[in-house]
Parts: sequence; structure tokens; C-alpha cells
Amino acid sequence: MLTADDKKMIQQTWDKASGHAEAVGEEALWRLFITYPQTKTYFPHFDLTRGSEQVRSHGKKVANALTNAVKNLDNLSQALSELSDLHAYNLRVDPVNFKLLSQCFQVVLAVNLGNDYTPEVHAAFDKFLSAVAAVLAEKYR
Ligand code: ZNH
Repeated sequence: MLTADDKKMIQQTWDKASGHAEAVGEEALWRLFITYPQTKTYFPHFDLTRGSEQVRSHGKKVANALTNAVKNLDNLSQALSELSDLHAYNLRVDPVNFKLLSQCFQVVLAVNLGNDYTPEVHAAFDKFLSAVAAVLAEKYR
């Protein structure tokens, strides 16, 4: 479902952003916790103040996972298999939250890319983040 054009836009866009993986991930999480405060309940063991070491480190992990996904657009299920197990069996994050985080990543990209964040890039990223979320949720039962 990702077209060749989608893939190119996703790779080009994420190339620009992933040079600042930690900042991008941290900003997305900061937005997540403020915009959708219910998501904070998954992180009772974290210091959730802006820029905390834990949020930065977690933001970096999430962004690096997206970098790995971007490198494996043709076999996301395989590339994200371990993360899929982790979210389904251990973390048990309600899958609605994946959409909320995706939303926050979109805003971070929009704010940071300005005019480069065209509707086409937005659409391609929407498909990509939905595909990632679908993989992370595929083992829930
Ligand atoms: Zn998650 C973890 C990714 C979403 C919650 N994650 C995690 C990690 C990663 C991720 C990489 C790490 C792992 C290890 O360490 O090994 N996520 C991810 C992605 C996504 C996500 C890519 C999408 C896009 N998550 C999510 C959400 C939520 C979550 C939405 C909620 C809200 N995670 C989580 C938790 C954890 C994780 C809780 C754990 C943390 C700690 O450290 O403790």
C-alpha cells in the first residue's frame, strides 16, 4: 500500500529528521503527554518533566525504531517483530495510543520541516505510521 513515491518521500523526510533522532523523539513524547495526558499512565516510573533524561532516552529509542522501520519498508512485520512482541505481551499498551503518538510525530515533522511538510509528505507519513502501528498491534489478542 505504500507506493514507490510514498517510500521515497518517507525516506527523504526521515533522513532530514533522524539526524536529530533524540530531539524528534523527545518532542513527540512531550507533545503526547501534554496533549493526551492519559498516555502518561504507561510511564509511572518515568520523570515526565520536559527534557528529563528518561524521556530523552526513550524518545531516542522510539525514533531509532522508526529509523529501522524506514530502512525496512518492504518487510515491516519482520523488522518490528521484537517490538511487536514487547508491546503485545509485556507492555500491553492499548493500541489507540499508537494513533495518538503518530499524531504527535506528524506535528513534530510539520513544525520542524515547514514548507517541506507538504500534504503529500503528510499523507505518506500517515500511511507509514499507520503501518508501523498495525505491526505493533498485530499480536494483541
Ligand atoms: Zn513503545 C518501550 C517503540 C508506541 C509505551 N517502545 C518501547 C521501546 C521502543 C518502543 C523501541 C524500547 C524497547 C526496548 O527497550 O527494548 N513504541 C515504539 C514505537 C511506537 C511506540 C515505534 C509507535 C510508533 N509505546 C508506544 C505508545 C505507548 C508506548 C503509544 C504508550 C502510550 N513503549 C511504551 C512503554 C515502554 C515502551 C511503557 C517501556 C518503557 C520503559 O523503558 O520502561
